[in-house]
Amino acid sequence: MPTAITVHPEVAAAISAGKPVVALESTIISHGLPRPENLRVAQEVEEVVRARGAVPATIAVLDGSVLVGLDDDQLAEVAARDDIVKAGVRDLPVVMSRSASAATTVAATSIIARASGIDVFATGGLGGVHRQARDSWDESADLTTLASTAVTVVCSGVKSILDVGATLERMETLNIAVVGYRTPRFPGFYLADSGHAVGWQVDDASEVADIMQARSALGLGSALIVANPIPASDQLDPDLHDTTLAQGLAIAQDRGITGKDVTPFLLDHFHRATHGASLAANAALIVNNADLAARIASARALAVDR
Ligand code: PSU
Ligand code: MN
Repeated sequence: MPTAITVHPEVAAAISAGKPVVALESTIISHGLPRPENLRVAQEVEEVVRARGAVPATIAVLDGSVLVGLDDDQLAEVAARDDIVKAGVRDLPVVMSRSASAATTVAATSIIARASGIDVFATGGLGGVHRQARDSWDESADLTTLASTAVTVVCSGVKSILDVGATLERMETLNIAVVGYRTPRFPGFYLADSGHAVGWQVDDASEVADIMQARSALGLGSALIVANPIPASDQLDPDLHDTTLAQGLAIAQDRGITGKDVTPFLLDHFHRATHGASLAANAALIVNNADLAARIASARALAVDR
């Protein structure tokens, strides 16, 4: 294991004993959710993983150290410090060399998890292809990183503010496998259905563990996305969702908001325009994904034992 990475003793012990471990992303804590709900959600996610018998390993960089598994104080720092930047893979060496602090994207978290021997990871939504990407070339490095990282990511699809169809096409090109968990539909983050289909459906955590086993037997180095829809009772009202999105996109265009400012603007617009309903949905789906990831990690640990 590279010495550049500091693995929390509890996480290290679980990894070497072959016990289930779930990696968790930190950008949703620092940049994806407002304070103070962000810390509450981060804690609840870790509790859910523990309740399923797995060890949570939230990944972040604090004062130059890449940490796999945070203690309570470190988790609170990620949630509250003003100097936490959002780090993709390319940013990690710069952040480390400057002893800076960062939350890690899906891509950066995946790379660090794999380097530490963790192959199951839970998050809210992946980055993907932005609307107007044909002109802006804005496509998340999550996609290209997942093309070459053998990790299993449980998520609720990608945000509807992205171009979902184009994102699915790029996943096909990049050999990123996508299975729907108990659904033939690709989830739409705040909504259970994005309007797009997925090629495969699984109904059980052990089926995912079997796919991971087969991937490993083939020596494939690409990611498996387990697309887990938000529970129906937690989803945003679809009409409210569509109106809010159309309104947000129009305001963004009016004000000339572009590039990496679009996502934070639209998320904030959703939170305000839905009076917090989108925030509740966001929290619910992350917790639900952590729960499934813990069950997958447990099934995988059993399969490796055999
Ligand atoms: N989706 C969310 N909330 C987030 C993100 C995605 O609902 O906070 C974050 C994730 O960390 C993801 C990153 O990896 O945004 C993608 O950013 P970019 O498009 O800049 O690659
Ligand atoms: Mn981008």
